[in-house]
Amino acid sequence: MLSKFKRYPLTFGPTHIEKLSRMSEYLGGDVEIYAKREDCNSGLAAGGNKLRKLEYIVPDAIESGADTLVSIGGVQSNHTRLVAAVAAKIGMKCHVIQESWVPHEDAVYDRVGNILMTRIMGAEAQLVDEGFDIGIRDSWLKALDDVKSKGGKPYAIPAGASVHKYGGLGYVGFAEEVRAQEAELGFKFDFIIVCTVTGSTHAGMVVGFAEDGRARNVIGIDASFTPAQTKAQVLDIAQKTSALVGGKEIAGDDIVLIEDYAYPAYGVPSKETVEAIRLSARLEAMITDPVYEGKSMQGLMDLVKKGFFPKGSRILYAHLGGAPALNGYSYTFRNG
Ligand code: 5PA
Repeated sequence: MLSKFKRYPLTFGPTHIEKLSRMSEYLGGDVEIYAKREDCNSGLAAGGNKLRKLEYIVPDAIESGADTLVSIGGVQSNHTRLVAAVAAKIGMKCHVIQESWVPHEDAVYDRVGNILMTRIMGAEAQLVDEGFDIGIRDSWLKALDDVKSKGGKPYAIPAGASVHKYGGLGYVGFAEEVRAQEAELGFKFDFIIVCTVTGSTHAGMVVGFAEDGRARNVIGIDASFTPAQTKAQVLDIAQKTSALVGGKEIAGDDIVLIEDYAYPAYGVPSKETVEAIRLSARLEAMITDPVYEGKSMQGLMDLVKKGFFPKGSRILYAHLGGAPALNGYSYTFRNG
């Protein structure tokens, strides 16, 4: 589905699929849980889902003649870390807006983890005191103007690379990669679990899995806590991406987004999220974070316990990265 699009390789290649036997057993043994390790997909600044998306955006950035990548996220954004990484790798400058999307408590929240790496890689990380919103932000538009006024040529990458015209392509590729891996494994996954915030990861998967009738088997776990806006954005990206790749028609019902695990706020873990992070670490040494994967892990575990998945189901948990943000939550885990 993607052969006509240019791709700039930023990842190692197909990501590993790992069976989570101890977790499957712990949760009752009625389903088999696997993880596709998008968190280990690259040597660039600890990797993660954004690199799969950026592979299809970088050729356009280079062709545009830009000299500065401009993007946006929260203070502990994984996305801005990876935009900074890509800028370093392709020899561009980088200006990222880091808004106060999370009401944080850790004293060093704006010094460690993602933002620390972003700064080390030479990006200008500009802290802006605005709350969470996945939409187009004035601060980001202003940053684009600032680069221009200083004589630079900016290239605009929206939050999570999501509403970019090519933002959904990377995760169409994920679905194709899973299909190839399934052929080798000799079975198909019944469900795919994905953490959803700005939407293009989920949207790309929906388009990719719609090819073999599995759009609705992609179960999005909302971590935005603004699920109506997130769901509308997933649908919009999925429809546009499908039109772009010549895929199947995507309807509103094809977007499955479970809203129950994002509480109490974006970026703030509930005690159930913290427990899911501990369990994943103690059963499988698989590290998840309090903003994204901890919430989708909590969702996965709760849905298994509730019997949401029929007995015998094979479930693929997409681990999208994000562990560096844990450094901003050290107080929460001070006793393990
Ligand atoms: C992010 C996003 P989408 O934004 O494509 O829905 O992906 C959700 C997601 N897991 C899931 C991890 C580790 C993520 O980093 N992160 C954003 C960021 O600024 O880092 C875009 C919000």
